[in-house]
Amino acid sequence: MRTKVAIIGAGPAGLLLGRLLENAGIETVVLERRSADYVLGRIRAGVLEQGTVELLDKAGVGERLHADGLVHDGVEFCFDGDRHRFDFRALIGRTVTVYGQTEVTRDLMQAREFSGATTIYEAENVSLHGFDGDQPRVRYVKDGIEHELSCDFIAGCDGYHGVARASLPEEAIRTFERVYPFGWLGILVDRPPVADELIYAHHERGFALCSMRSHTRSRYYVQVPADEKVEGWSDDRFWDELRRRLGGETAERLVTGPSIEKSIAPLRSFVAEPLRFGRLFLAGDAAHIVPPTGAKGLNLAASDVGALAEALVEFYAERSTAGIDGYSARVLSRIWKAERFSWWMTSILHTFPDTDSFSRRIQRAEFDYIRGSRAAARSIAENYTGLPF
Ligand code: RFL
Ligand code: PHB
Repeated sequence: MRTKVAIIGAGPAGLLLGRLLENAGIETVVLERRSADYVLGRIRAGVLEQGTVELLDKAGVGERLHADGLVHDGVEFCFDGDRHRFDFRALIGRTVTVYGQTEVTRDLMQAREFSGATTIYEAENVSLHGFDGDQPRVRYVKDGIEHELSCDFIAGCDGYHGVARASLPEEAIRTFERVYPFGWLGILVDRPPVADELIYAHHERGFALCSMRSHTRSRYYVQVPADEKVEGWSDDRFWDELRRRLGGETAERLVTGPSIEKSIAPLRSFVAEPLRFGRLFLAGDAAHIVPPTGAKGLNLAASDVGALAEALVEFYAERSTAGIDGYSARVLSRIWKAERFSWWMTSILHTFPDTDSFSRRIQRAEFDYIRGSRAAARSIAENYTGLPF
């Protein structure tokens, strides 16, 4: 089999890249290790930056997002019970949209199916060859039979644990990493959200987040130690802990119910450099990880593949390599700014095992500063709603 661009991974990065290229008449094949149902069963991101919404519109998959997505003008920070709302629309005239990653992925999968582009799910033993020359190939096993896909380019959109980054020689890549000593325990529940907008809460018992998927489905998180097991958390224990961390009338307003999903996600910051090796590109979680506190992971995946699609379209239309040569530097500049913001949000909102009384006062001073300074509030608004793509 032959195609122009072989895309490894049918997460949001791979599927969106595929859609942008197919729209420009560039043929792609997507190889995914899991089944479509498995990919759709993963509960992940919930907040889309304005730039991501615009890119999904450009890709032609914005219809359901505009019908069902919730446009939020701001978020609330709650610090030991003191609340402050950042009004993004008033501060900088921008907003975010709450629309689950599951739904983004479903829309992209449907559009791909409709267009007739090839997606091979449950592709096993994917391996990458020849990307340092001009005849890259991808081998994989499907239903016990080995196949080879020849292509012009390979896009590694296969997440943090994928095969693309792992195929590179050690000396070709530099990595930067910070692992946090805690994770997020998240639950999904068919009950109305406690507030109209997201609440990021700092408490001495740990961070908590109130988010949502719709007017009737809520997503809540509490910070837990890195080695915590989900089995130790009954629904009742989760609700008690969340109430304690929210405090006041928010805790009283919380509508609880049986969880329909419960899982723990570790927190990590990670960047690989560079993101292009001959005819192989890395994009999305394969290239970088952010802690979820800034809601940046899916949005970074979108801005990466937006830039990669532009570069590849330019290559095929004009036979110019300027875009693909500049891809890595272009996206890394934005990636590092999102890494900074996600790290900063994580640092001020979480409780660290070594948080002493001095660090606690510094965290409090950060909150008092951003609450009192319009310049600081504008900076948060600009970063949270997303830097330019
Ligand atoms: P994905 O979604 O991990 O998709 C990669 C795909 O590659 C497949 N794969 C392979 N396929 C073939 N061969 C192999 N050897 C393969 N190895 C892996 C995988 O099966 C998978 O289908 O990466 P992608 O596309 O780069 O997308 C990234 C996003 O999923 C991620 O950044 C976000 O979910 C992060 N994130 C959030 N991002 C936001 O922008 N806003 C948020 O509000 C937000 N909240 C979150 C989050 C992530 C979380 N978790 C669980 C990590 C909340 C949580 C709790
Ligand atoms: C979510 O709804 O899953 C979500 C929202 C905001 C975040 C992280 C996760 O910062």
